[in-house]
Amino acid sequence: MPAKNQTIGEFIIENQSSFAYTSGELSRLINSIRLAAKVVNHEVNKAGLVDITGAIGGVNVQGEEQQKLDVYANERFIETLTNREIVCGIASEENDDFITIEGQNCDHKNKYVVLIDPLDGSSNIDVNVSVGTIFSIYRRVTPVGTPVTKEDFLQPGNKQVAAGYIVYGTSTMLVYTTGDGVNGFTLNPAIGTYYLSHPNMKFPETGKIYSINEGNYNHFPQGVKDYIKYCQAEEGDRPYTARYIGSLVSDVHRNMIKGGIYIYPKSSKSSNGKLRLLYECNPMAFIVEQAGGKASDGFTRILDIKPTELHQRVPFFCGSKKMVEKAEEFMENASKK
Ligand code: P6P
Repeated sequence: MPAKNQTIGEFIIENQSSFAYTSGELSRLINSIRLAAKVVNHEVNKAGLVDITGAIGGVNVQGEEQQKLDVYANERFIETLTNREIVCGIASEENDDFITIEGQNCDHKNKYVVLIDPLDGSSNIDVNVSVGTIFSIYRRVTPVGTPVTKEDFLQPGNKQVAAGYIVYGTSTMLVYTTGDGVNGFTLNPAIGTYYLSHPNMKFPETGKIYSINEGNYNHFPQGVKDYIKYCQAEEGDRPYTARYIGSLVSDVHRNMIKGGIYIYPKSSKSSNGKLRLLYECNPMAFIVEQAGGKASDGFTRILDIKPTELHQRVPFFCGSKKMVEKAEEFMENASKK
């Protein structure tokens, strides 16, 4: 068990050998992400004081109004990853297409690609509610030395080598996995250092919190409606408690600590739901599974879905294993009617 209050640097060095890739590149990649997160954290925390909140009048590929901090965060992560020549390609929620990183020698010699949601939940910024960054890392599948292709990004989530999130909340935390469990680091902003505050995080097998936007109830599939009524029934350990922040990273992070389920289902308004597979659902699913939880689209394991598009959306059921299994049971029963 790692020593509590290790810095993230000490943790990475100590666990270097347990990384699947001991070349040190993955460690440097994680290090560059945590550096960019410190810069973004600084801006997020003073958003109310300087003119960096609000919309910029543009929309992203999702058709969502871009917030100034969305664009700022996107630029910081892309710049940090590009300058260190650690990755050969980047895909971001804020960019229509993926970005090829050639390197100073235009040699495409790096072997990792990163997919990122630079600032998830950004509509919460102006109301001072926590937001997050989500990242996913793969080894490229096309030959090193050639430009990356879309194939390098459209890999199933079970091929991820690392995934993590930063939650900019009452404290700023970096939580990530390299496939060997999940560890959480809290930033001490006074000295700009992350300390191991949540070693070996485990998702409670069950819980009493359900997180879903019930305003869309009338548009949900019958199985979701049935599960919500199950959560609300006066029976056994129920009714459960409804908690919905409207920020995926914050809702899943809370549920990973307290136990719970987060659901963003498809609906008659959005046929595949709202969340994106590549840079939201896959990384969160990898982390949740590594902590002992479960993540599916209501029927199929998220990490086994073969992506077809960079920005494709999937329904998302994620959290305590027994709670996700119960929700899947309602989805299965409703699908037979
Ligand atoms: P709704 C933020 O825009 C986000 O992608 C997730 O972080 C969040 O859980 C969800 O959308 C909120 O969506 O439709 O409930 O406002």
